[in-house]
Amino acid sequence: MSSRSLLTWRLPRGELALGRRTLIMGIVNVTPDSFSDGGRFLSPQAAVDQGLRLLDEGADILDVGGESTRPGAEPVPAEEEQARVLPVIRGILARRPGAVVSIDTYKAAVAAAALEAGAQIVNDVTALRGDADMAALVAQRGAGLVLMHMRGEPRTMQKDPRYDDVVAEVTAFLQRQAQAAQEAGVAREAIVVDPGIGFGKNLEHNLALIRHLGSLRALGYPVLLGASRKTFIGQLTGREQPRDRLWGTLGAHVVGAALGADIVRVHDVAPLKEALVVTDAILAAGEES
Ligand code: HH2
Repeated sequence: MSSRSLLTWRLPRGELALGRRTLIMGIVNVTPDSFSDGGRFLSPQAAVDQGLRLLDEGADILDVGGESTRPGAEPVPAEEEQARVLPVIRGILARRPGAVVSIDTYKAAVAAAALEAGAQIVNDVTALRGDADMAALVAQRGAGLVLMHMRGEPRTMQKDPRYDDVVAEVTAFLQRQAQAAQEAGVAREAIVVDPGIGFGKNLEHNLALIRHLGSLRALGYPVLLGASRKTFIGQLTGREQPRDRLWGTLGAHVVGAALGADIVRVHDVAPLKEALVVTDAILAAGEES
């Protein structure tokens, strides 16, 4: 947070203050095949309960997803994806009308239905390249927009990814897509950028992107970091099972927050909340002295 200036994220029903403390986006996967929790929350009730639990643990945002983007994953038809996520979004908002819900999709039809059901943010892992109608939809609804960098597509993205300068290339891509979003009518204050940890990147690429989050933040958009339980953490710690990667996940997000992440996207909210309370307090003390 030392390099974080104060920003606000403009959403349809209010604003989120960024830069004072690190916000937590809790992951609610309604999928049979997500890499770390696939199938666990496939019934709408289980997913709603998981969302409510994450809110109780301190999540500021819930990110609901109905299609896995893990390496090798196959796309899901829009109707199937909607059938998975809509009851969950409605169920969460029926119990917690004030909750901020994000829809993790690159399909405009799914995003439109989710926004109609009360979601306020579209988390697009293709950064508007997946569906030509997405930018106009987000603009028209005044939704928040997460633009994430991905090299290739989930089916093939981990096959020998190469960059000349990963930090410069990812930063330039996100700048271009943020510009394109604004040209389509999305407000600058609605946009958040994300380097896309694990999406067409090897260990060295992922480490460089987190180490240099500050240069992404220097574009002037809030930065979201999603490293939770990902493969590179297993490579470093030897933890083969994604659910065993919590401690490595804590390390990645604590240092990410210190280097410029405004929002972290995680499966395990309670431990992250405590780690970030301490991280944010230390960074704030640094700013006062
Ligand atoms: N990572 C995943 C999915 N969506 N969105 C953003 N903005 N940033 C990320 O890093 C990101 C994301 C992958 O994690 P998960 O949702 O747990 O798995 P799966 O895609 O297999 O459902």
